[in-house]
Amino acid sequence: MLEKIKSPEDLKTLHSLEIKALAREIREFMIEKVQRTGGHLASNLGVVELMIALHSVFDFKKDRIIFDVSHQSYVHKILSGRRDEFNHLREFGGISGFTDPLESVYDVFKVGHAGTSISTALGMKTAKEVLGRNEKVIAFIGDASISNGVAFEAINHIGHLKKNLIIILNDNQMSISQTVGGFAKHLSRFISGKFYNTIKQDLESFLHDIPVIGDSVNQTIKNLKKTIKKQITPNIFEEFGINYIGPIDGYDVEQMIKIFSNSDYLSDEPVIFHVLTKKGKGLKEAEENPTFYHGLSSSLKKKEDSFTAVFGEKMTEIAKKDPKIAVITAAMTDGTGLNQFSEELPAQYYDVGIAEEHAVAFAAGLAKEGLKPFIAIYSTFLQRAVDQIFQEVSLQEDINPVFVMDRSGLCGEDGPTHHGAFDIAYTRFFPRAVLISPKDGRELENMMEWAKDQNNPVFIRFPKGGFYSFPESKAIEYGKSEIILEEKEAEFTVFSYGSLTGEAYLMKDFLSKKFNLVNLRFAKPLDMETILYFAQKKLPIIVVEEHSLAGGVGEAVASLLMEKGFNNPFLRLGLEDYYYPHGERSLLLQTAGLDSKNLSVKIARWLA
Ligand SMILES: Cc1ncc(C[n+]2csc(CCOP(=O)(O)OP(=O)(O)O)c2C)c(N)n1
Repeated sequence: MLEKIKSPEDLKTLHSLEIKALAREIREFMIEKVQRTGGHLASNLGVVELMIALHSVFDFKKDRIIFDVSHQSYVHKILSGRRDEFNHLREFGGISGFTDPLESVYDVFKVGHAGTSISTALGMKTAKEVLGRNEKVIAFIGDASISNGVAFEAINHIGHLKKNLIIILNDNQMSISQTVGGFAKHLSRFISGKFYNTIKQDLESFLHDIPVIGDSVNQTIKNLKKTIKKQITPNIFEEFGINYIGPIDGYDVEQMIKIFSNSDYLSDEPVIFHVLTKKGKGLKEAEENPTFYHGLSSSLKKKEDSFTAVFGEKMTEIAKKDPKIAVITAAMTDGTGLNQFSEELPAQYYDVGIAEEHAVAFAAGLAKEGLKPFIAIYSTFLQRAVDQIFQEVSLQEDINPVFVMDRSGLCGEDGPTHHGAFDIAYTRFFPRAVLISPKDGRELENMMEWAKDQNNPVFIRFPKGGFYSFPESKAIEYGKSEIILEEKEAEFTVFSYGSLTGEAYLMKDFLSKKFNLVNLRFAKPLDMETILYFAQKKLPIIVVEEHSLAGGVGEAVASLLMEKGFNNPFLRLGLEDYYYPHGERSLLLQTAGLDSKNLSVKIARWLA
């Protein structure tokens, strides 16, 4: 059956048994492919029927579907002609794990951060109206992402604009881990036994009675709305002026097709379809452990010690000794290595949901009253909270949390939405900020011990995955770097920041020339004394970092040298001024020229 589906058009002629067979084949296909390549399996297994229904009703070449995060767009990709590309899902040069308009006309935005779909969909719907076009626009959003602040802002605005936007709320009652918060509870009330059954009956009779077009449709829906309102007031969506239809069984394709086909009845009003699905549907292990199956790593990848694991273990050790330590994550318990912590120290642990801005402001409140917060958020997601870093943290003299920015640098298969390329740039300019990065696991532990006692906000950055382990790591001192190689015969000096110190050190295996190597440790404050000491040797200077060159530590070193009147030949190596694609991290590092071999080649050429 799957073989026959070359485009969504081919769905239109299928009868119900064929649809069932197709759904089964899509699941088998994804289970086979994604277990090998890695990717977001559980979310996609849950939405197979829902995607078939949507693609059967709408024409997404004209109508638009904007996926929130877009990690759940695999079935959409399969149905829109990209099935054959799944052998190379998320691989370098292969298709993305997220939507990407460069990949297909069926995709609208290149996204991977949560909470924005309703806003962009509302903007598109508004623009279409201004331009006199009447295609449909759909925001497809999960129950965890809809509780993000940006989504709430959009919901507030839709109620005001009253555009006929369609929201599909895909409610599987899970984020990556359990969905947190009052909103999840509010949604679950719609589903709980009594409400769900009565509404289900109403929906069924509504569908039974529904005529094809006309006024009576409007009347029927209005009656249904009244009944729903009576039964489950308050319904947050209705209160905000959005028509609520649901809960809808996400595995009954025929029913969904009927409901979505009649979305015209509310031609001038926004509507939300609340669809119930199950994460991991059809794969027993994934249904039982949806968190593990949310984002699988490639089965071909070798496992290694990671900064993330070191962080999680050390965090638990530190917090056990000090009840004033509080650890905060924004829906990323698993990704930030905090599973053990959350189980062993629940009273010191706060998962705030997909709410990075809130996480930082909340941590500032904890700090104000005397706790020491560690905020563990991926570099790319912390971008959301720059204003809270400014106002609630840096601007206050007494708010000094520790920020732990995992996935700083090239993150690998998740690609450009998830690479952490900008965190030095967006934190360094804040007064009082202290920026550090460890060369290896042991240094990360030392930095965490050190950071907890500082009276400044401290930002620790480290990348995904493993590191080269150095035999020793000297004690951390404020604003002090660590000299790793100082050679009499050195022909150049390398300053490295973070885990690229390992790659820089290993250049000794490729280069015949001797060099000095300084592990900067601090991007702010810079270790002026050591930098100038090496500058005085009049050797060429190279700064190496896994960060955007624009706004990176290389720029900071360059301005220091200029201000102090040095004019050593100077080279910065880091991430260039474009977005790096998805692919295996080691391959991306090579492509960026930041592994030991490529660094050696670049430097040798530059020196020649
Ligand atoms: C701003 C931001 N923070 C965190 C994440 C990481 N993240 C990706 S998917 C996801 C859970 C999404 O849950 P939900 O919206 O319910 O969709 P589901 O996977 O259950 O279909 C999270 C937290 C993100 N993509 N963006």
